[in-house]
Amino acid sequence: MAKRFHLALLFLLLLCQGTACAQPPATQPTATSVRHKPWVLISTDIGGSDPDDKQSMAHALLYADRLHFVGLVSTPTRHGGRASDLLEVIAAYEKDYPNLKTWSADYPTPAYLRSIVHQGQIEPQPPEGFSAQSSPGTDAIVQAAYRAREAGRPLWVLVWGAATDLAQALHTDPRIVTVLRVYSIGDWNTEQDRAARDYIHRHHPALWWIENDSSFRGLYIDENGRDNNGWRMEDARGHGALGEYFVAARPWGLKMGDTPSLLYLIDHADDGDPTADSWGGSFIRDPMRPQRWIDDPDRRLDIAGYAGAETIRRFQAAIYRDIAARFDRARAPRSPGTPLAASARPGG
Ligand SMILES: [Ca+2]
Repeated sequence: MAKRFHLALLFLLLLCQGTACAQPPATQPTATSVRHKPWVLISTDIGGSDPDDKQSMAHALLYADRLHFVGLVSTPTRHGGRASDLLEVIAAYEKDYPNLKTWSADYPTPAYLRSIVHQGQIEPQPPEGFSAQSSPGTDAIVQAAYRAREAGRPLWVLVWGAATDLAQALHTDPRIVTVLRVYSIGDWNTEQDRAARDYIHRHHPALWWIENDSSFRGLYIDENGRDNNGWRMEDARGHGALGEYFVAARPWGLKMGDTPSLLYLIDHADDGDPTADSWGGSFIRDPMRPQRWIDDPDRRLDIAGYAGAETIRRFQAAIYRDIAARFDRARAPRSPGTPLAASARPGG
């Protein structure tokens, strides 16, 4: 891979000799910065009646230097969120951007983030799981998959709401299946559009897919399965516009049920092995499908009937510490000599 990159670079240099080689647009991340990062598209039902996606998206943007976001798609289904809800959190990010970029030059510009926001399908799929109509969000998934394939990278699609747009994208162009790495949060999300989820399950058995139906709760529940945890809201309050946005979304506590999909990519565990210990959970392979992973039914990992929840809950304290350090970035610029946050991550 590295050799191929160097050859490509050499070719570009030769191509540029004696010509005014066009610079990439200022709003695009540079090729160097995206070379080793996961390419990520999030399909979210942020807005409407789902305040925890607001917290999840504020969290995602605090880690935007670690990932190459290629799409943020509003897939609201029944409860009212829209692409404007994504623009709202990016507006908060824009206020904090001067501070954030002192911590890492890899934070994307707010203009770039706005350029990758797309409206997905508003209505759930009909019983067959796909429809005749596409949407800008669906098209964004297909196009991002093609760009990823050209770059020789997988495209991570994180499903934080219904699978409506993912199903439609796979129906529109089934060839993208080979480049996708899907991590979906199920349960309530699945119920918002079961036809879409079932279509994917039935018609795309080769899809690389972590389907997390209950492990995700380990991010915010206590040992008795209650929505109760040790997150301290003062670690977000007063920490920039993103901190205030995070608190306002759900002032009584942290609940980011969809975030394990992102944690899976930002810890140091092997992204290619869903069975490994990870902040995003550990899963077992579906005995019927080699490319699909599901919640671990081991009773020792079960919390109050939520299979696999302990695979994430055991890292809760470390995850929260890391998030608090990220909110510090939004609050103030990095002063010279300040060490970057280092945490004990699985695989790190
Ligand atoms: Ca959601």
